[in-house]
Amino acid sequence: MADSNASRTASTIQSLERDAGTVPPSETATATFGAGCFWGPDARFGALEGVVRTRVGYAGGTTPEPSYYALGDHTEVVQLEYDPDELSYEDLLETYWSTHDWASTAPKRQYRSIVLAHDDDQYETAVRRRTALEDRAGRSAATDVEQLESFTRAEEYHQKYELRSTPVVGDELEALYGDAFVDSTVVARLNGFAAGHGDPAQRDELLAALDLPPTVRMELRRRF
Ligand code: MHO
Repeated sequence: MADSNASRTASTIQSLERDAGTVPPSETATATFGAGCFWGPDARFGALEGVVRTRVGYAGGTTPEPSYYALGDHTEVVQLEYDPDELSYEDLLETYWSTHDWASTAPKRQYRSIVLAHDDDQYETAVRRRTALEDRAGRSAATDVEQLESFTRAEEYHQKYELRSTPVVGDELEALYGDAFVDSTVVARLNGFAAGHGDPAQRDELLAALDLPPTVRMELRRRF
């Protein structure tokens, strides 16, 4: 991409995010979760107010340079950057456990239920909340809690999968956002909405704030 295109894209994106009220906070915290196929949690967390960025990838194993077709001992995970003034790690854990069947052991390591802690505090919080969940539900959790050792970002076609696979919208937004597509807060929200997450007021507010190409707006309106 030529420099002028890149900077035009960057300023378009900045004004889109500003209009949408999704300017990232100066400090974010990071969390990493495995909950089955990563397309689902990417969308679920992307719709959550307070989540700033999402990306999917591979973690929880030791195989170097994992990829989708050579995963080795890794697991599919979603990694989130969030605003710690808006959301606590406990809040994220609640959402995390509500997104998947945490009581059953996944048939493959690729899909295991796992909290990958970024520090001791997250580790201890996750272990404590897992016990609380088990007590509340009266069932034991298959969720592993481990320290995050590495995270390898997944291939581009897996990022924001729900939105990418939405006809018209995926292609248009990818072209509009360019390299900023995956890291955009707006794109994270729209990816979540495309999968049916978020409430109507939240969707209307975001769409009203965005100056999107008419074809994209029409297709999104048709869906939510
Ligand atoms: N059931 C999905 C899983 C993909 S996910 C990225 C499929 O194979 O189509 O593991």
